[in-house]
Amino acid sequence: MSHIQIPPGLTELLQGYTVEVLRQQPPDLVDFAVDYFTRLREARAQDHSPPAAPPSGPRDLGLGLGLVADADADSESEEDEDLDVPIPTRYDRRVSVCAETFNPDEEEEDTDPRVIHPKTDEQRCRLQDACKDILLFKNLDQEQLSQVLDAMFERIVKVDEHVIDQGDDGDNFYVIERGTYDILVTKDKQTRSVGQYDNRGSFGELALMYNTPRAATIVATSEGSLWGLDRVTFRRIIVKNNAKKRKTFESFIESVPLLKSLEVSERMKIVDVIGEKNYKNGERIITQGEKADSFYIIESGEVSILIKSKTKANKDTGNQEVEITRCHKGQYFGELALVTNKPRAASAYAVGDVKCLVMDVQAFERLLGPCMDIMKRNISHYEEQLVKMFGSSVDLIDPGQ
Ligand code: 1OR
Ligand code: 1OR
Repeated sequence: MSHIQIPPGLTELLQGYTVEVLRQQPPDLVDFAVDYFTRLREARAQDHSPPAAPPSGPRDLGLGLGLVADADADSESEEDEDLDVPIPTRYDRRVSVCAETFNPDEEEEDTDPRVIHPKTDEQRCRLQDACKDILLFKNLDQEQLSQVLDAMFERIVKVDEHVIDQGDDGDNFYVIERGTYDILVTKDKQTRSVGQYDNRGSFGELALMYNTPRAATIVATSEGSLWGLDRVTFRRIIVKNNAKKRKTFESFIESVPLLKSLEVSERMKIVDVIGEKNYKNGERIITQGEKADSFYIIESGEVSILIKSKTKANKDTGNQEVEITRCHKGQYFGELALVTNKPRAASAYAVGDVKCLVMDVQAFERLLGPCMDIMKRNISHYEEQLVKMFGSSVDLIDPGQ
């Protein structure tokens, strides 16, 4: 009689894959399997040649103009990100936290007791104002949003207070009402500042979304005020909503030329953190000269890019705006100021109704490193166009009003 023997390690191997599938709900099981097992093999190879490099290698985040994620800064958080497709050394921890993972489609989670922090009308007003531009809240329906707002609690912070410490387990997600905060990443016992929050934005979503340790330390650099959302509510509403977002945006995101070079799991992480914004005909999306904190991909409609500058070419019209280009579905804009760390070089207006997918600057730097070469190439085309259109007297990087 033939005797079938199960090879040692097979059960664990398949279990690991299955756990990740259940946790991440990837759109394509075969693509995900290819990704997963390739990373596993790479990680195993690296295991034999310490010190291990990050699986995707060092990334150049562009232009040498202030972007932060060089090989050093990259690797600690990259390592955490790459836990999306876990590597064996950190796999044990992942399996244990996976016990908490739920199927986002299962309604039973909704029977959990609701978290409610009562608020005064004045607090509620401030909270609503702080949350109106939070991208992670953009795709929530009214009921979900009101449950999120009910659950949020105010936290006042002092200068130098650590709101989050890298390596800790995730407890809360935070929305900034006011205050400035430093983002610090420690790697090889060296701590570097990799960015700041300036009176707006949010942080602390990664550990809650992916069940990973905190990827960075967040320190208040002024007195400030935050709104916290507990882990359970965050997972019950935001993570659940992300499963829906993945389904909604999957095919569009796959079709965006800029993102083609990313792996499926990297594209899905983009979907997890983007928000959808709608603009009416003529509405201004970006204002030339302003400080930048978002990046845009056009989901539908058309966007007109206008530039204002005093040059020989437009001296008669003075400081009027002239259209320099139009962007269409699947194209991106608003990258220049983020890449150069300068004010917006032009203004952007909706032509007809427009839907954009919007990403904040931290996600842009964290997730779009691999697309930076394409963006840089395109920026050098801007420079050529600029010279053709206005002569060499205009400085794209320093637009002036
Ligand atoms: P968290 O739950 O991991 C720390 O706790 C938070 O810092 C994290 O969620 C993000 O919300 C926020 N890499 C990782 N986390 C970052 C980063 C970041 N920036 C902000 N956070 N990078 C900096 C990008 C400007 C990449 C560093 C290499
Ligand atoms: P931003 O963050 O500076 C305005 O905000 C955006 O307009 C900019 O990023 C680009 O994404 C987009 N010059 C400058 N910005 C441009 C240009 C451009 N085209 C699109 N944007 N050109 C040269 C100007 C004469 C291109 C002309 C084809």
